[in-house]
Amino acid sequence: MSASSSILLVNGPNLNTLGQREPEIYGTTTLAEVVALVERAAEPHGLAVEAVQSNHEGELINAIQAARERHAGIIINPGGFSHTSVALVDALQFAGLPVIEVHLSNIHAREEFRHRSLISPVAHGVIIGLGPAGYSLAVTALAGILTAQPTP
Ligand code: CA2
Repeated sequence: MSASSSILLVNGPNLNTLGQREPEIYGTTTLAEVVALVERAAEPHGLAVEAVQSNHEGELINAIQAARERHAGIIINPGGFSHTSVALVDALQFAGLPVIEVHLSNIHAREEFRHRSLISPVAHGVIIGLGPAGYSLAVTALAGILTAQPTP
């Protein structure tokens, strides 16, 4: 992992409203605070962070495709697209980078339609149900993966 490595942080639909609704499920931390948390966790590993949030599947796909040339790994909370989007799966496979999937809530303790993530099979690892701390743990995991697999 070089000192100039960077990671892409992707947050999917509705996560822009984090901290504003359903605090009993998603907590009170805002998306801006999550991004700051990830930046703080990444800094000691020499990792810069590009953060993207969109409610539009195509914008997320564009960012993930571009990551192939720009970033060393991806942390993604695909939001509701986790359960529906073959197109996000295809984009992540195209990017060919290590992926850590994060969910704030324990999707297995919720409605049945949330139990399956289409993204999980193409993720290196999945962190579920630990709230914003999950993003920080994802940085640690990704940094470990990148250290173990240095780019030539
Ligand atoms: O637990 C997670 O992180 C989810 O990815 C969040 C998605 C949900 O569709 C997934 O099943 C699990 C929803 C994000 C909705 O964001 C909100 C934020 C604040 C208040 C209400 C919803």
